[in-house]
Amino acid sequence: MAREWNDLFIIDGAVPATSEGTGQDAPEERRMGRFRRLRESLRKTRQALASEIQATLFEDLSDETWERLEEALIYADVGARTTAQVVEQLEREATGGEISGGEALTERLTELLAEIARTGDDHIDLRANPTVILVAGVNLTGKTTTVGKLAWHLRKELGRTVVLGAADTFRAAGVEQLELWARRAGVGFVKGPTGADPGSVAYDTIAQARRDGADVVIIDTAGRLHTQDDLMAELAKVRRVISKQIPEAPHETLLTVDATTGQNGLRQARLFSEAVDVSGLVLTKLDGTAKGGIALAIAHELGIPVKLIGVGEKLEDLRPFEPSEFARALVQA
Ligand SMILES: Nc1nc2c(ncn2[C@@H]2O[C@H](COP(=O)(O)OP(=O)(O)OP(=O)(O)O)[C@@H](O)[C@H]2O)c(=O)[nH]1
Ligand SMILES: [Mg+2]
Repeated sequence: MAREWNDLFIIDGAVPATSEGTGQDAPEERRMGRFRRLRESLRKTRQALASEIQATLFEDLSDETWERLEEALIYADVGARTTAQVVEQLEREATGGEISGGEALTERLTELLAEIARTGDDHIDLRANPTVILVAGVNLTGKTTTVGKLAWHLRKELGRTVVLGAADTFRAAGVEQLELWARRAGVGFVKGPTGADPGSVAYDTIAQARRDGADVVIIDTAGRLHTQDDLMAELAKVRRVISKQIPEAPHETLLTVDATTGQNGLRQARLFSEAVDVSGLVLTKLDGTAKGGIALAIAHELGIPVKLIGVGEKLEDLRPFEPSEFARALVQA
């Protein structure tokens, strides 16, 4: 039921044996455990939504039912346009007599929400050696944290060797923070002198990965410069430097979006995706917000798949995104 790390990544050959396989639990139990944890992380959004669903889909259906359901979904940040589309469809099917009863309606709502969250290829292809992943996003959206967590999972779940590049050279603290994550994750780390050119740090990181035969390079970038234009120009430059070294790289450009910033986060994501070619979204901080519906709407609104979600501050609090699983965890009481 829960999407596993192996389902997210495209890898040549067999998946290397990792510590993951040595646990006591059967795979099915592990999946169930992960789903329970996801539900728990999304508790705030689910509580708000589930009570409204009980009060609408499980009662006599009327115009008010659909209005109230719309309001609840918009409150959870599913977005006005997306919500209208989903609720209209559900209403049509309910009045047409195709489905009836609270449970069936909730099941159908879950399906419709999952459908809108599906867009494009939501895999991360790791077949290039090394694979270069660039992580971008507005300041404080969770770039550095995501880089650290992703590196740890790549090592632990897939047995990959990883090198992190500290291309956020704007702040000394940013470099130190990434170094700490590299140590926690047990992966390689490359930095330049304070104020170094971010492109040259990216260059050095890839060069080291090639020397060491590392599988994956992850480049952390700055979230704030003097102006937004400077930031976009810098990102574009880092990308150019990377593709001079490896023409197909970066193979993946992930954009972090802070789920607690709701529709504002969506606007920022749109600006970024217009400036650089974003291949996947990482929705962070889904724990502790009642607005987790944004994860379902954002892919639909931007046409970019959500690939990962952040559900906490610890190493293990990053997971592959799977629309049906997520919609279920969000909607079903
Ligand atoms: N609860 C929660 N906190 C998170 C999550 N991801 C990141 N954070 C927190 O968000 C804050 C900012 O995270 P960073 O990784 O430093 O964000 P950043 O985008 O690198 O920030 P800048 O480098 O300043 O642009 C930190 O306090 C993280 O612990 C998450 O999924 N859940
Ligand atoms: Mg950072």
